[in-house]
Amino acid sequence: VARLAFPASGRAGVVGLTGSPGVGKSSLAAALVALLRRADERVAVLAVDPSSPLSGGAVLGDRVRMQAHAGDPGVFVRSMASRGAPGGLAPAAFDAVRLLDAAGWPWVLVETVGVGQAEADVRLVAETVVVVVAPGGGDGIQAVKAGIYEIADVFVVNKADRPGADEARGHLERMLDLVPARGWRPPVVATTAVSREGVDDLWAAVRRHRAWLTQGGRREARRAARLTAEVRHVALARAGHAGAERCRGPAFDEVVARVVAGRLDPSSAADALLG
Ligand SMILES: Nc1nc2c(ncn2[C@@H]2O[C@H](COP(=O)(O)OP(=O)(O)OP(=O)(O)O)[C@@H](O)[C@H]2O)c(=O)[nH]1
Ligand SMILES: [Mg+2]
Repeated sequence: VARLAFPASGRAGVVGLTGSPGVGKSSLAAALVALLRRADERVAVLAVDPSSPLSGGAVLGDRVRMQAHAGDPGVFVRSMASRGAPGGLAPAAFDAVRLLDAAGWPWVLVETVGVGQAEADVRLVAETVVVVVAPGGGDGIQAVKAGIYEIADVFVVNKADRPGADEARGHLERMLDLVPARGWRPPVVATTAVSREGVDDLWAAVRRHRAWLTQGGRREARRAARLTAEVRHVALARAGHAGAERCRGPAFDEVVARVVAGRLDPSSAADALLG
């Protein structure tokens, strides 16, 4: 199915929403859906939970928040558990986005919890990546990790109704002053998702980034970079899977027994298994 979908894909505006657990990604997605529906635009939301296939909590939460749009044929909402190697998005997540794109959804919002590699991986599926943070923590911001400035196209300080939001914005702007210029400086937008304040500004920032992308072949360059990374990502995931397959069963036990007995070194054992 993913093979058939590929030629028909590439038209959707895919917007990623990532950030630490609980910062308000799903609430923002719901607010964006409401905004887009008011403009009579159709939108699909894919919530990818890389943490655990067993934690249904986030999935249920998203369903509840999206209930306002139940029965609206202009809105499609799905959650999927997706754990790739190591801790990133599974290839199924790429296929799901591509299918929604090929099926003609003009907008696809992809929510990923900013845990481990999944946070960087969202850049492989989304043209515009929105990194959501919330006020709180020592320096006025909740866990802004190293590397986040390379991932973000737009920053959101959500929960702007809470103390510390201005400090968080200031902190991000000061950090952005230090990041080497890439031709696009990620705007920092303040939102209160629960009351929908600032959500218009967020969408305007997303549109500005998309407009910037369409100039000077940037969109094509980014698409090529994304596809390069996707091929590498999927190949590595499959190679990892194939390797894991060889690290179990009687043949594996036998090789390990030789290592334990001191007759074979671990590196040669790995070579023998991968042979
Ligand atoms: N005060 C305040 N609370 C908010 C705001 N946005 C979201 N929340 C609350 O924060 C909690 C987490 O919101 P979610 O939208 O589920 O956050 P999330 O980032 O999707 O969470 P995970 O998917 O579990 O990582 C909920 O109780 C929301 O009601 C906001 O702007 N202000
Ligand atoms: Mg969520």
